[in-house]
Amino acid sequence: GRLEDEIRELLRVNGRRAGAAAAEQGTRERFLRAYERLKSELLNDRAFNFDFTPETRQWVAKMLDYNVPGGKLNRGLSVIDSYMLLREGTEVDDEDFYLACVLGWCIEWLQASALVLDDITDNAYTRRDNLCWYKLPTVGMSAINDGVLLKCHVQAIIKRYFKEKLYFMDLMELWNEIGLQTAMGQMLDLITTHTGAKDLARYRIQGYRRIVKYKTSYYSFYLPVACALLLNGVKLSDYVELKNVLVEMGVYFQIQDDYLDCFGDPEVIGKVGTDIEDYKCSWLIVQAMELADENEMKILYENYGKSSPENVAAVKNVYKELDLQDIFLEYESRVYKHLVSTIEAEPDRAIREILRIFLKKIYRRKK
Ligand code: DMA
Ligand code: MG
Ligand code: MG
Ligand code: MG
Repeated sequence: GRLEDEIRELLRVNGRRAGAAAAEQGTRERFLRAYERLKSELLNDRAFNFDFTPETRQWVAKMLDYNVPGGKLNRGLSVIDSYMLLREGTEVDDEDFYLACVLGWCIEWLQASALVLDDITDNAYTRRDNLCWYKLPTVGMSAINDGVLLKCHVQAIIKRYFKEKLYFMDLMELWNEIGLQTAMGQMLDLITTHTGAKDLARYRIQGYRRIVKYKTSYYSFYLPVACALLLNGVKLSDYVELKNVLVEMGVYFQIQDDYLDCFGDPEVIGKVGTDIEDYKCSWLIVQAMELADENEMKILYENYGKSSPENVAAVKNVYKELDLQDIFLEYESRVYKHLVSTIEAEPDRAIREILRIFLKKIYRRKK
């Protein structure tokens, strides 16, 4: 009867959910195994065996384990998810799957490089529930070199696995371009504070968008999909529109990061925010500059960019008076609707699905 049908349907849906969860779990495990292999290949590189001591190797191993695998792995796993969707309907063998893992890890490596250096320039204290790498007494400023080394590893890994591929040049070009864009974005982020220090009111949304497009969007959102496309053997020039949606998602992602820096739970986000202390051109201060009255403006000018807890509290107080938490929630539903309608208008089914999954991963994230 009807009840039986309903039960059968329920079991079917549950079974499919369990299946999807298991597949996701399997992907993560395979992805993590790929890390161990990449690490050991770097450590057993000929150069190491001939010229370096076991202590050196241990140091690099420790540096990698501390900085590369401990994040959410969203960016890395996105390469695999995207690649699988592009390949839908065709059998993906272990070799192809592994190559997607390799490029996924390259993004995590690039991210590790960026974060090690970012924490130094941002004077941060914690990252991923731990002390920042440069904060360890045995590390200190040698972390700068570790940041450079991590980025060199990316080139070494790409060359090892892809030099014989037809798309090798495209891949190198992509990574070089994105490395440049990210560094330019970080530069903009850092030098913009000079502008803000002259006059806080010069923090405007346009300037803000330029910073985050470069420092975050390209490497976090465009790069994973672009890698999957190249792995699948297509030309990136056929997908110019795609970049715009992904850049927009990246801007949304960084606005969340800025929001969480102030209003997130450090226990959940794994880091303690420093944007107010650092005089950052954060989304919150940009909003505040548009909304503050004379008195609130005065408080912001007097307290922004100072490191004592009283100054920081005064700024946060103004943010609360201005209801920036609500304004953020409004922005979030607006951008979500906009992105959904852009995604639904995308004609390519696999691309549409890739974008949907991306958006779902970040919508209303708390970490
Ligand atoms: C991060 O900006 C951008 C890069 C390229 C690391 P951020 O300083 O706001 O990041 P976080 O809040 O993680 O320090
Ligand atoms: Mg930072
Ligand atoms: Mg930064
Ligand atoms: Mg931040």
